Amino acid sequence: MPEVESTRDGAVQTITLNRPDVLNAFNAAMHAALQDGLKEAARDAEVRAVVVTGAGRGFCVGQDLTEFREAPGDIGDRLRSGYHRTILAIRSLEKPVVAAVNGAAAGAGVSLALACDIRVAADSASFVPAFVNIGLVPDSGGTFLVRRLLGYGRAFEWLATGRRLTAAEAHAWGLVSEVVESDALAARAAEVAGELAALPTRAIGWTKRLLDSAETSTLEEQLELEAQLQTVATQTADFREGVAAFLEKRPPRFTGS
Ligand code: T3D
Repeated sequence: MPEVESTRDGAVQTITLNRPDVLNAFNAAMHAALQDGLKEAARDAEVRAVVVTGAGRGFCVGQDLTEFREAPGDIGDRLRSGYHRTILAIRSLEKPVVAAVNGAAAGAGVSLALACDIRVAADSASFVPAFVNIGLVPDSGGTFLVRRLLGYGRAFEWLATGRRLTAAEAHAWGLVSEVVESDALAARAAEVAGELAALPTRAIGWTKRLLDSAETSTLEEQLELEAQLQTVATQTADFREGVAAFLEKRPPRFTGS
């Protein structure tokens, strides 16, 4: 059984983590397959949005703990060669990525969901920053991403206690955009991704880059990067189409170019 399944519907690529017996816990092969799927999405100009979801009743529960039965080895190396590449592949993909959180997200699975641009959750989903429960610190960008979304106080309380949030609580905290009934999740995530895929893809990718850069830039640096990317944006076909459609009082037909 492949660790990841990748399917295409129009401009939307869906990548499904596929180790359902362990709620899609990560092993090295699943990292490699997920990274390959993201690279394929980056290469293929016809892909204009990506959905990441899990097979079975879990989204992704972080590291496969059965691999810790023996001595864990050099965890730093494993993080660098697996988790970091996966998280950075999502953040550097200049296309929108929707996490369809179909069940439990735990440990680095929370980091994975939060690295995506938008989260739609099933009402059965839950979010468990499980690291502390096994004496670890949050990794895979967990501290960066949770702090960015929740601010220090809530981030500390949640990460330090490891408590399980329901989908409704995650929605109230702003961690997910919407919660839908489990049976409706796949269709709703496809709809959200389809809407994003119809937008000016390059401008969306650059918006993503700008928001990430804003985390660490000064205002002056950010103003300069905005000016540079706006210069490139005005050279796209989608900019010309957007302006023409506005002036002709008709809906735009963006192509992602
Ligand atoms: O070197 C490095 O790689 C370091 C990197 C670390 C990154 C990390 O992610 S550390 C954090 C690892 N994850 C966890 O600690 C989460 C452990 N799991 C749980 O706490 C619970 O399973 C959940 C709260 C997520 C879900 O609970 P529940 O009751 O819905 O399901 P369950 O019954 O606990 O799990 C179902 C099955 O999945 C079960 O197997 P079984 O009994 O049916 O054969 C369970 O053992 C398995 N499972 C769940 N999580 C993991 C797992 N198997 C392997 N690894 C897991 N992480």
